[in-house]
Amino acid sequence: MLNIVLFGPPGAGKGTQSQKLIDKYNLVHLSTGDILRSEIASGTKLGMQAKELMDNGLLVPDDLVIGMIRNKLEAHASASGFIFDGFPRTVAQAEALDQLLFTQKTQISAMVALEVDDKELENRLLLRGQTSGRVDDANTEIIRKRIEEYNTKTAPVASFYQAQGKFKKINGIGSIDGIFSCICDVADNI
Ligand code: B4P
Repeated sequence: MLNIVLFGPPGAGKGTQSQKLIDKYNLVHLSTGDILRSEIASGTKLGMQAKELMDNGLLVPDDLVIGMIRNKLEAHASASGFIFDGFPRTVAQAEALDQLLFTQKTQISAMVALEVDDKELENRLLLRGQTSGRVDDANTEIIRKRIEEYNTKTAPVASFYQAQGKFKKINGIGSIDGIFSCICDVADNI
């Protein structure tokens, strides 16, 4: 099974590259951001709990996100692999994911980290905000809050996978196809 964690700050291109990876490797795409936005659109209890946090650039509590991933993994028990996009975002989420995959007799193959500087992230997200309708892309203050959340809570997840020898970093600035080709080099050499 090929199980890839696509990692990086908000706007690094995780969602963009995930779409290309699922087409090429026939993987199931698990984007916690997409799942949460669909819960909000459906007006579920989980969506209502997540909305205010997301609109303010804050992470949603671990137990809610881990529960969502557990349900999705169980629903796709016969998948040939997964792209984890935007998950895990804390060390507690990473530990829980290892445990969930262990019970399914599999594990993470690699964590691919897209590296992009803060100025470029801000530019990309503000640009997307002009058309996405996403409140969290709408202003610089919220975008900076998201980057700060990433630096304090999510960046340590890299060391978690580094300790397992699974961390691969890639320059996330450049053409989308060029970056995709670097990610494929990692996936093809696992
Ligand atoms: P997410 O939905 O995961 O996503 P994201 O951080 O906005 O960005 P991504 O990196 O996927 O960017 P994209 O490819 O779209 O998170 C949103 C929120 O959900 C979080 O803030 C949090 O509140 C909550 N959440 C999600 N998961 C959670 C978890 N596990 N725990 C707790 N809370 C969680 O790219 C961005 C833009 O850049 C696009 O417009 C794209 O076209 C452009 N772009 C991409 N690649 C480019 C390139 N190479 N050059 C130029 N532009 C590029």
